[in-house]
Amino acid sequence: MQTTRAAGESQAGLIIRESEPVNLESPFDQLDGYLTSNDLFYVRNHFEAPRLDVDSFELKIEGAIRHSFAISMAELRKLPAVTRTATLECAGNGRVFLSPPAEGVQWQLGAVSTAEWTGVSLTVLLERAGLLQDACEVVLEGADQGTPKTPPPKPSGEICYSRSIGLEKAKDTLIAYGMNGEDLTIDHGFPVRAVVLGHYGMASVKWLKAIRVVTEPFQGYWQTTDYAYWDEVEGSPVRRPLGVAALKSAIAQPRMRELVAAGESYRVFGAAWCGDLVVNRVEISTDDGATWQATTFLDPECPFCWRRWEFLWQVPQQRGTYILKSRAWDSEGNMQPEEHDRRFGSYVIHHTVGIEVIVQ
Ligand SMILES: Nc1nc2c(c(=O)[nH]1)N[C@H]1C(S)=C(S)[C@@H](COP(=O)(O)O)O[C@H]1N2
Ligand SMILES: [Mo]
Repeated sequence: MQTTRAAGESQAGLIIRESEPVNLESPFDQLDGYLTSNDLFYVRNHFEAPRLDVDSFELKIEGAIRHSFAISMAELRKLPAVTRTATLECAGNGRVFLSPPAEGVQWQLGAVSTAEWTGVSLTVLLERAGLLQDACEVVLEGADQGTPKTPPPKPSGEICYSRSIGLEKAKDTLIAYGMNGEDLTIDHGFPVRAVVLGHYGMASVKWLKAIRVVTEPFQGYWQTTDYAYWDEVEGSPVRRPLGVAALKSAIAQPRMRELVAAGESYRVFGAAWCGDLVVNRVEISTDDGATWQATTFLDPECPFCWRRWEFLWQVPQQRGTYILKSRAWDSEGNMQPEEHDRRFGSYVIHHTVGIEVIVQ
């Protein structure tokens, strides 16, 4: 399959948002192919990436199951493999567009990428383990650890990165060792990671060392303190983990404050995605949201994947500043919102963002 750029020929690399630990943004303005090449796929690490020895590595499957076992990478690769294309987006993508400014990695548009993931369905491993009657969630535990950078409260000492998913999500979860036909790179979770289709990136635990079936909802740091939000039940606030990725579209070209020639036709180009439904319409406005026109999709509908779209803009003769916006619609008729939902704090940033261009 065509990727944005073949490894080795990349001109512009990833954008450094943080160097310790490395947090790298994909150059979204260079979006081109459907798949993001491995060298341009965004990287979101909370701690230094662990270097694991693939020959001695074992993934443990334990907890509320009939048979606990540990599986080597060689054994994992012998199980039936599946390949699924999926878009991953960091829940903090677009944080730089929040007003007032929010703490955290200042992602612009590019903490989102798409790859073809190869691995074993989590269902296969859980069937082999045999779930006990009272099993309720699956905790995915990473081999990286450290002290979270976020403000207190936080547990004392080092913690590892872990998240849980509901049992029903197992069928949409890959225990993946391959990315675009290659082994995972260290930054993307070598030798094995989870890929939870349709959820924000934080669910897709990298350097996966244990899969633990638990009998009550997991209350780990990364889904209560961080990557969580306040919902409301009958007037009372309740803390809930972030999960399904929200409906979003973004403009890759033109870039913010790009100079565009008056009177020419310009190809506006971008992508749209959403967690558990499909995007079936993207519209564009070239007058700051006053009027909207349909764009054309370049990719078919595919659950859990973005769709690139384009629009040929007849650039006005009138020189000046123009604000371009895109908005997506999903298969249930929901529209991408115009404002950020403050309940989600510095996460779930999927409102329409105006791209200012200068026509001259
Ligand atoms: N073990 C571990 N898994 C992790 C993380 C991490 O820091 N440690 N970061 C998560 C977050 S917040 C995101 S957005 C994705 C990013 O995956 P990528 O770096 O392959 O793009 O990994 C997730 N899995
Ligand atoms: Mo993330």
